[in-house]
Amino acid sequence: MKRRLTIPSPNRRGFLAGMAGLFGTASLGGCDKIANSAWGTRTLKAGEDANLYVQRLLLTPSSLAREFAETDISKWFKPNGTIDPEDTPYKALAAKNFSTYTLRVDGLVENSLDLSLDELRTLPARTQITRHDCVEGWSAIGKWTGVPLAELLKKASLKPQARYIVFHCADTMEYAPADAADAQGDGDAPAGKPIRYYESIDLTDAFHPQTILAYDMNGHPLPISNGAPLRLRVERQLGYKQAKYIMRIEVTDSLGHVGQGNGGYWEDNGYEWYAGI
Ligand SMILES: Nc1nc2c(c(=O)[nH]1)N[C@H]1C(S)=C(S)[C@@H](COP(=O)(O)O)O[C@H]1N2
Ligand SMILES: [Mo]
Repeated sequence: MKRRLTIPSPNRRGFLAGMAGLFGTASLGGCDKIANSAWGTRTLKAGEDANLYVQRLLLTPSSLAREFAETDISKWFKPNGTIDPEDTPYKALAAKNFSTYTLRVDGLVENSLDLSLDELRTLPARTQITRHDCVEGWSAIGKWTGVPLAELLKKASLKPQARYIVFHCADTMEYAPADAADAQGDGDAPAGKPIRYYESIDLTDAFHPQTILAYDMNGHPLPISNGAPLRLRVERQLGYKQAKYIMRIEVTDSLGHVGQGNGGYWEDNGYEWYAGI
């Protein structure tokens, strides 16, 4: 299995540990949110996670993805991948205009959350105009409004072992092979379990200021084709990381139990887990 996180060199780590110490108690704009969260308080005391955090925030020149002007917004934002989930539970939610939808946040958290769309809309919001780059070779610029993932994670309060955020989606991509019940191959075994879209990111991207759970696109509720009622925007990565139709957010300490262990549906089909652009 490929591991794709960049590990800083020993010298760099020493330097970064120093930087983390310097900023551990300082007020640093966007850092405040993280520094005040349970996760931040813990990791700014611990060397390694603070390294990763400081590295991305201070030493990566393109720390923020570029944001565009209203006039740059694409007339047509191509819907891609699943554009109309056929799953019965999803269809029931869509039929009621997602008024009965709840987002579940659980796993390695102190407080599991169940939030309706209205509740999500009352939380602090961020709007950003960014470019989406699909690995297939097309791009589109859209305006996204949603709740920063950091806000939800702060509410849920991460346990110390938390390392990854996993997104479980509503749409079935394929069905797992029917199990041994059809050993004779006569085709009468029940269909295998649905494999629904899933994705994951690390805590650094999870707490990045441009990482949001978007419910609006271009000033209107997200259309079904683009991921209603809630989709991820993690702006420094490729299109397939931007999970649509999110039903559950699971906080984990590893990706081993997620799908085949590579952290996402497309990752389990050969794509990179860290799809940086
Ligand atoms: N749940 C889910 N999320 C998904 C996909 C999908 O098929 N299902 N496709 C991915 C891919 S490859 C891309 S390019 C974008 C497309 O987002 P869009 O439909 O808003 O263009 O969603 C990503 N997120
Ligand atoms: Mo894509």
